[in-house]
Amino acid sequence: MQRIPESELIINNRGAVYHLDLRPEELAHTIITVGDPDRVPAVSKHFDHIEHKRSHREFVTHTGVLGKKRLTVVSTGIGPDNIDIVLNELDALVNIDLLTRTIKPQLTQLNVIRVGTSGALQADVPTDSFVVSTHGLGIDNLLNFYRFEENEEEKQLLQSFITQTQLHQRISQPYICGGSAHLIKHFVNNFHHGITVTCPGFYGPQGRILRLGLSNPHLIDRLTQFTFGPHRITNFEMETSGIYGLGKLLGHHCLSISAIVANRVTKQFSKDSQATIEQLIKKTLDIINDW
Ligand code: R1P
Ligand code: URA
Repeated sequence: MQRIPESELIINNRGAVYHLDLRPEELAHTIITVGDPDRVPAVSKHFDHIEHKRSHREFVTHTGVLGKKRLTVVSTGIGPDNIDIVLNELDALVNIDLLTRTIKPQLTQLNVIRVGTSGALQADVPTDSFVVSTHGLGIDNLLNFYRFEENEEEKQLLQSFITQTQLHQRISQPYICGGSAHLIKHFVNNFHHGITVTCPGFYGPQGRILRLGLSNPHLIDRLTQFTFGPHRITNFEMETSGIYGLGKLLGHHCLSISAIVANRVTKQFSKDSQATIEQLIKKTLDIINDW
């Protein structure tokens, strides 16, 4: 078995993976990821009890028990670069022996569920509604650094996206990855389903104009108008495609659920985004508790 060197997988003097500052026994195998560190206690306050609390940089983690389920909630901060760190370290905690620094012979699969916020790209996906991402379509570049290949349906979707939007001319090669059908099936009633585009920023990369001109002034329209059979783009945010792509490569079940706080077609913003996020947290925990 090949030993993974100290420079490649950093383990601190607590025996914890460096960025998350977590040891294997401090992680549950069903994990909720949230962007905002303040959203971690908003999730764990629903647990029956909390076993572990860790915090390092933007990565706040609470692990505890809800009903019969052991759950971890971890904040990722904002963006795909953080997702690279979080997914790799979560996986290392279960699939790499941190003492011998070797890959374990038996794969442990995690359930990773993002509970985030997002901007809608369809007029009929209103603010304060919830979206389940059937696919993450990345214009963020993260998966281009890994050996990643779409399946046949994903390849066709991607080709159609490139042809219809022509966005690849000014940005990195887009990629696409489906979410876990195994998890999506639990989130049906009262959820919109659609493709989520993951962007490497909040302003220009999501077509917002403050003081700067955009290289793709028609970004929103192109995304809104895209269709492929029954598929359309419902929303965009900054983590889903990285979670789906890395999760698939590493062998985990991943799902991304978003509370819609902005609608970029109708130009509305939620009047009480905190209440909407709180509702999504409760709904998600109820579903996880029941499955
Ligand atoms: C931008 O405001 C952030 O909000 C969304 C985006 O993906 C990005 O991380 O998700 P979170 O509310 O989960 O952070
Ligand atoms: N998060 C995003 O990334 N974009 C939005 O418009 C709202 C939340």
